[in-house]
Amino acid sequence: MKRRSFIKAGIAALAGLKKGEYIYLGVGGALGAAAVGGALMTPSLTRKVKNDYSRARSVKSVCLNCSSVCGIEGFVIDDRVVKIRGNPQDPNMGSHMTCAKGQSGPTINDYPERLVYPLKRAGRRGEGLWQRISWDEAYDEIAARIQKSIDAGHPERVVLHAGRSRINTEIKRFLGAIGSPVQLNHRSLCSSSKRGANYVSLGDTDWESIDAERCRYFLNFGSNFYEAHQGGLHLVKRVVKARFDHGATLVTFDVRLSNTAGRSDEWFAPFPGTESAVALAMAHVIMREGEFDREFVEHFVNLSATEITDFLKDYTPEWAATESGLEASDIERVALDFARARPTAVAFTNRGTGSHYNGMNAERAVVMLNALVGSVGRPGGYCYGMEEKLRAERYPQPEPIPPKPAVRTDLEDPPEWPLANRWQKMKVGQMVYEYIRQGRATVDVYLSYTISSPMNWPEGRTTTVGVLKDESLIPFHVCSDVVYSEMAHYADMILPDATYLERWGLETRSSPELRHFVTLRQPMVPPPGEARSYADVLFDIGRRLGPEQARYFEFGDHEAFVRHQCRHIPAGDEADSFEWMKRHGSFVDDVPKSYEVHRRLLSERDLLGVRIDDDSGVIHQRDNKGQEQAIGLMIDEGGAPRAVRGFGTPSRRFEIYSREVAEVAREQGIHHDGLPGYLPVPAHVGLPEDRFILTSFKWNVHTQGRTANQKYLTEIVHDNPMWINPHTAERLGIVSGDLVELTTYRPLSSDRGDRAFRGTGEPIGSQQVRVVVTEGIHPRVVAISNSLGYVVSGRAAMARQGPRAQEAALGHKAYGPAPERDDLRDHLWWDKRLGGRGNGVNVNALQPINPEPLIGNQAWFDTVCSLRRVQGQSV
Ligand SMILES: Nc1nc2c(c(=O)[nH]1)N[C@H]1C(S)=C(S)[C@@H](COP(=O)(O)OP(=O)(O)OC[C@H]3O[C@@H](n4cnc5c(=O)[nH]c(N)nc54)[C@H](O)[C@@H]3O)O[C@H]1N2
Ligand SMILES: Nc1nc2c(c(=O)[nH]1)N[C@H]1C(S)=C(S)[C@@H](COP(=O)(O)OP(=O)(O)OC[C@H]3O[C@@H](n4cnc5c(=O)[nH]c(N)nc54)[C@H](O)[C@@H]3O)O[C@H]1N2
Ligand code: SF4
Ligand SMILES: [Mo]
Repeated sequence: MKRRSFIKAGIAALAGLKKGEYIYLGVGGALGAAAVGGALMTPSLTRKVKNDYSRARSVKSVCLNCSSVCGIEGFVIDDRVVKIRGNPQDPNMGSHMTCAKGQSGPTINDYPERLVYPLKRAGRRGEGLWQRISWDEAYDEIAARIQKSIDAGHPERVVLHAGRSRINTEIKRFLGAIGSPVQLNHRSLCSSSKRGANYVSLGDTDWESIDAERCRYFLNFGSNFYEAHQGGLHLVKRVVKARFDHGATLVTFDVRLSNTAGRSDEWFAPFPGTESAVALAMAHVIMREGEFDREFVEHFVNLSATEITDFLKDYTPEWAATESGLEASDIERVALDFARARPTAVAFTNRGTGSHYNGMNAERAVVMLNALVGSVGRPGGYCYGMEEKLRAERYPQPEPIPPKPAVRTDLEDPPEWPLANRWQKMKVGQMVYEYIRQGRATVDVYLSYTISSPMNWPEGRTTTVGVLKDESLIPFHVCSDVVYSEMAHYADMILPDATYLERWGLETRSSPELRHFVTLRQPMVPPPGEARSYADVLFDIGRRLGPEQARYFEFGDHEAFVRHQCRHIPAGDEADSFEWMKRHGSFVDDVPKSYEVHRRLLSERDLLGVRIDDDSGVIHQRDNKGQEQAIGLMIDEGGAPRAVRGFGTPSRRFEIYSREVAEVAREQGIHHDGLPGYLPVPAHVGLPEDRFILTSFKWNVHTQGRTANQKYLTEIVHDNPMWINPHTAERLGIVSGDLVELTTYRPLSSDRGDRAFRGTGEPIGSQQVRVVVTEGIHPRVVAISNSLGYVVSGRAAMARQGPRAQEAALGHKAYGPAPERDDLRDHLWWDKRLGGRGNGVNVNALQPINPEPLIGNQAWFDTVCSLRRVQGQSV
């Protein structure tokens, strides 16, 4: 082919690409570097030179190698970030510590295969042929396409799909200016069950803030917070302190011996998806033995002690033992130990409990345990009330602010999952591609940012890629990324982003210190080449739209935007809050810790013109639209009536029974009485002997689709064999290192009307995987970690070592003298061609789209599978 002569090949050549030049970035082998030559088999060791920190500039900022967004301090020498440590002024971290991922972050800044120029697709979509273009060309085309949708009266056909963006306000402004409500996310793949359960029960928050340092008993249902968890590092630090300081007990339920389970006082491996049975039985024991907090239940729970006992009547430990496979005596003992540690006892969850067909119910059952033992809001208990959002009153945006778009579409407001957007916009991200495929939404422009759905979505390599490749379904896809990813591979245009260490932003998250705080993200170094922060890109595009849109972006660049947001932050003696934030990195509210928010007294002003319901004691007030709203609760403490705030629920009490859930379920024809009862996973009922449950999990050194290109992390974990129990291995006649064929199946809908998406139970696909045999997994479960198994990426993620193409050395200063700095050339010892293990498998190729009913959380950990020995194959 003639054009080959001027087409460059391999990601490594990206940096040296000249304007107008083409590059080929194909799938699999074509992407990796050239063949491994003899010289590369004996890697030369590069000499390590110590950094001279006396020359280093310190910059406070925020990590984003995972969702914990820890405050950090970077050290910069000659425009390179040479070291990261924790910022002790960040209340969550409170020390110089970070995790391994935090340490590795800067490697992505001067990664030899960074995206540094805008690229435009030159071949077929997904073929991997790209042409370097200018930002002007990119902006012109994007703005023209968006303007066309606006002019056609269909701004909602401009869709922005972001993962962990951390620039929500900026994105909202951009879409608001256009008039599109379609801001999609990944919440249903992550945590919508948990968030929904907290909103239903407490009404005040989507995320608890455990007062871990003071807690004496931790009952952990399916969180791997020693390795993962949102804010895991902040939690583990305090749990470890509580265990050392006052011998706090940690009990973990996980189907797998995670690093958290392994470091717990006790580990129980229930059958997958049976946590609610265990939690309900514990509640049964607590009520039966009278080991509950009478005062809290009487004043603050929306069912009486008798009603609770009655609803729990049949959920005995013996019954739960049959469902979960645990011992009834263990359930009983743990329940009583937990309750007797009250109120410094906390039951909490994460994805092990939430990512099931019955996830939201199971989460509610666990959260309820805190209400029974009265630990809600107490020192050492299950605290809450720390808003994670950057409220506009405190962090104002530059005026004018675009109005909220008035249209709705199925994409961002999926009618089959009516709870998905009830409390916050969680949407149902895994249905997006399916809806587009079904023609339920028309898309003109698809903007993707910080997501990699081919890697991280169920049916990633089938439904997702099928839709991403189809130009009749998605006519124009613009992907922003920092490295060439599987998402970028299916775009029409790739925009090189600044990394989280090269851009601005304002951050907040819930805090175990129970005080609101904000942290400033600021660039430690400028981005390389022509890379540009996505917020600036959105603002630039906004200014190229018509005057109606452009007027929302007159304030300037992202730095100016963030400066504006900082204006109300108190800066002590200093005149400028922004400058203060730049120096300190973090601001913490100087207020008492937010314990027992529900007991706060209402003021006389609050009580003007209210109506108090005689039966319930609920205090109502009319809002400015004339609608009655519940604002508080009358409680009678020792004969003295007091008007308190209560919880943010409709009944102003902790809701064990939820009328809202019952009503919504009824409208959907779903069997649900509004209580957090036990719903067996339909596909698991009567599971045949030769079927297993496939689970997936996160490693301490990887974050989904973010870290495989960070060589120091991938060096530690680059391979993900499937964990199987010795019983299973014996039955199949296999040992560690053998290959098996793994086949997965779709979920099932049940006879009694429990609906599963495409609930047919039919096979999805098969893949050969290597096994590792371990006692550390439930006999009916097999587990493969996610984050690995790339088919399109750079050398570290692909486990393909080799030279960086010569052209790259012509590139940008960030690359330095190529041979010394390019660690990917000859140190990827896990390259299969060198006898290594390679780069693992992508478990999501075999996962079905499986949103739980009502809220739509992906039931990741329910997937039924079968295993077949592959004869004579062992690695
Ligand atoms: N290192 C690291 N940290 C991260 C991330 C990361 O990718 N890597 N990602 C961040 C994000 S986005 C999230 S959402 C959080 C997630 O944080 P976690 O929820 O703590 O971690 P996961 O690995 O998603 O799932 C937790 C555990 O659930 C277990 N499990 C599976 N099925 C069951 C079951 O039926 N019952 C029980 N009891 N347990 C089960 C798995 O074995 C696993 O150990 O971590 C955040 N922090
Ligand atoms: N099997 C299985 N799959 C899972 C899970 C599981 O437990 N099991 N967990 C799920 C969970 S909890 C979540 S939250 C989702 C997350 O899935 P995603 O939303 O896809 O999130 P990430 O992996 O964080 O982001 C992926 C993309 O962001 C890009 N990126 C990283 N930094 C930047 C940046 O600074 N700028 C830009 N523009 N791009 C950047 C990366 O290169 C990558 O292409 O995955 C889910 N997938
Ligand atoms: S836990 Fe580690 S990777 Fe995640 S934000 Fe904190 S330091 Fe960064
Ligand atoms: Mo997540």
